[in-house]
Amino acid sequence: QNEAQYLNLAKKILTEGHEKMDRTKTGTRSLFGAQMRFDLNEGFPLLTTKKVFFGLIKSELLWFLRGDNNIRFLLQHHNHIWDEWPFKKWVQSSDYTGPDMTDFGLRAQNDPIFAAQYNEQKQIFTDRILNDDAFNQKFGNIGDVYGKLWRSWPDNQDDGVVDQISRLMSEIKNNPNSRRLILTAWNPETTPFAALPSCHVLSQFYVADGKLSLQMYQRSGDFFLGVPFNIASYSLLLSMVAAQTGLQVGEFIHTIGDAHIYSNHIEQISEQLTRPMHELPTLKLNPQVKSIFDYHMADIKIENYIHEDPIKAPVAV
Ligand code: DHF
Ligand code: TMP
Repeated sequence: QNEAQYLNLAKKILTEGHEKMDRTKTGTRSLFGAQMRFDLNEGFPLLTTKKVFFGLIKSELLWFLRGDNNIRFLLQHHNHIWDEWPFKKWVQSSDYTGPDMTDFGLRAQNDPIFAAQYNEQKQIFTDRILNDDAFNQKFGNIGDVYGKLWRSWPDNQDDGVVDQISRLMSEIKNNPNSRRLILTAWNPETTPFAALPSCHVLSQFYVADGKLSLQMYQRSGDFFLGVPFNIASYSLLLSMVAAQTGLQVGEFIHTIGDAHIYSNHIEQISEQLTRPMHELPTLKLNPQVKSIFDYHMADIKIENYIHEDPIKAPVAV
């Protein structure tokens, strides 16, 4: 079954992973080069061994498809999964004059007094992103990653931009046997300056027997927090592109470079591994929608999602 692939790989990372320090100073167990295959005809791969918040996945994908890289749209949808990274840019800037926020992610985990200060500053930050246009323009974006690169890759040749998604939609329709159905989110020129350089770097679409498949290469995968989102997000993208090109869904193939479990997620994922799996849910897309760019939250529904309880874990910043 689909979900077993995730659980088996988690076990493998726990038992065979290298103990490896990382940028966030959290520490990980890590394996290099891993692959999972999800046949979308077996159900939609939203994990059932913990509750995964599908609303957050929808609003994030709609945000990418808008070509948006400013978190205001996410905040308007009560989605806070990206807050920490623009916040980090803000507190490191010379415009910030509040209490010292060095290593806020790590410190908030062990110091409750600091955690209260941090939550207060983050609340002030997100309020300003929502309400102060000038501030938002300066500090609300996550850089040239995902959405920006999907929809407006800088094109120096004719001083314009490349809309990779529009190009892909017409190529899949007109030239389905193409071996060049590529979506890239790694721009070596600008990526180093992003709040967080793109994690899902390269995707390739593939059409055979009337079915659309997608393989995505993720350079770095936070196996407990990020990866369940990434699996659902790309499976949703695949389903939407299939619906808009008149194809059936095939497989989502997830290839990960550095697949890691953070040291402060080991307890949580071990708990998850003891839980029973349930039948996977079903994705329902509104058939009235006629363009990949016209989906709204209400057009995307997940049905029969039976799941175990959510499991909380700190995100490494
Ligand atoms: N950094 C790290 N270290 N790991 C990530 O997975 C990650 N993901 C990013 C940005 N930076 C990252 C974007 N995606 C959560 C899920 C996905 C995501 C960021 C965060 C997360 O915290 N999920 C929680 C629920 C959060 C909520 O309810 O607001 C979860 O339990 O799934
Ligand atoms: P890195 O840039 O040092 O690799 O850190 C990025 C961390 O975020 C790493 O733990 C992987 C994780 N991540 C995901 O797993 N999925 C995502 O979609 C994003 C944006 C990040």
